[in-house]
Amino acid sequence: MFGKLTNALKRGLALTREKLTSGLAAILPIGRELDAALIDELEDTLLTADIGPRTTTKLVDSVRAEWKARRIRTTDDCRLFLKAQLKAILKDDGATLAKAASGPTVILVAGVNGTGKTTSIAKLAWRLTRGGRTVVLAASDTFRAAAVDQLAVWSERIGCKIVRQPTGADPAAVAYDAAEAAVARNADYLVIDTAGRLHTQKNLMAELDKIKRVVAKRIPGAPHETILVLDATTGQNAIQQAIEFGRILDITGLFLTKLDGTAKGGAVIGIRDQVRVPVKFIGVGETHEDIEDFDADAFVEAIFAEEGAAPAP
Ligand SMILES: Nc1nc2c(ncn2[C@@H]2O[C@H](COP(=O)(O)OP(=O)(O)O)[C@@H](O)[C@H]2O)c(=O)[nH]1
Ligand SMILES: [Mg+2]
Repeated sequence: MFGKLTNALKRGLALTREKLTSGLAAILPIGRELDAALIDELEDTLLTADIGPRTTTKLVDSVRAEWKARRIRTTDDCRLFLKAQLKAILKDDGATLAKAASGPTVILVAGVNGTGKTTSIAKLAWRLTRGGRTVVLAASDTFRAAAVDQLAVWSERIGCKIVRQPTGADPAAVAYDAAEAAVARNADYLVIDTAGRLHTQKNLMAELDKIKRVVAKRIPGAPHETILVLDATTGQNAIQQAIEFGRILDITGLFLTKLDGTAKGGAVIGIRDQVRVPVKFIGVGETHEDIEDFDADAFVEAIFAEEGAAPAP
């Protein structure tokens, strides 16, 4: 029933599923005629599930229009329609990473501090390493004292090379060294950690620009991927961060973190609806193994598990 769903994703999304399906089970019991009042209640349920006001309004408006046009008549039709709509919002998403034609593929990772950048880099590096790829990490978040050490601990655990300099070093210089190392070692991937001080947007923009420039000097065409890390549990905040980072970077993919132990997984839908960039990976825990390829259909099935729906009385 869960198709390609892994246990980790099922577990991770359990609270989100509970929230959404218990709400939907109450208002969309199996086999009942849909009516205007139920559609109003649907709006509340989607809002409670953190799908976000804009996306909720859009979804409910389309349900209402389909109902008025008599294309959906029952609660079952409605449930199917909603699932299809959600899958459509997420449709281009998936865990494909760009690959450089030759030489190392460079992945630049950006995001606000605390969203889970460094942890997500560890997850990606582990995933790539386990797949037989060689990975070099660049510790270009040189701003915070603990940031470099944190990445170093991960690199040891995973068994990949890290290029680092002391705290306070020029992040672009670290990135350049790392690019040299990646080329010299014939590495498959170079993953660059960065600082995320969005309140100094001009400096951040300059810093990221410089990192990109110097790396592209050593590895033409870099970065091949620019991944924005967003804490999915922050909902509207995450959307705002995506908009702001989108102004300074050509983001090619999202890594949505902290989908474990939260009932706010519905936020993925709202984020994705308003940010026109595919979700590539999700984080479902704090270890390096807690990474999932994002699979739109599986995700919608996971938050919509139909057995949660009670039969009509
Ligand atoms: N539960 C959970 N915690 C996460 C996840 N990703 C990151 N974290 C935690 O979020 C906190 C900040 O992560 P960090 O990688 O240091 O964020 P950064 O400042 O963006 O580099 C740490 O306590 C991580 O363990 C996740 O997918 N699930
Ligand atoms: Mg960090």
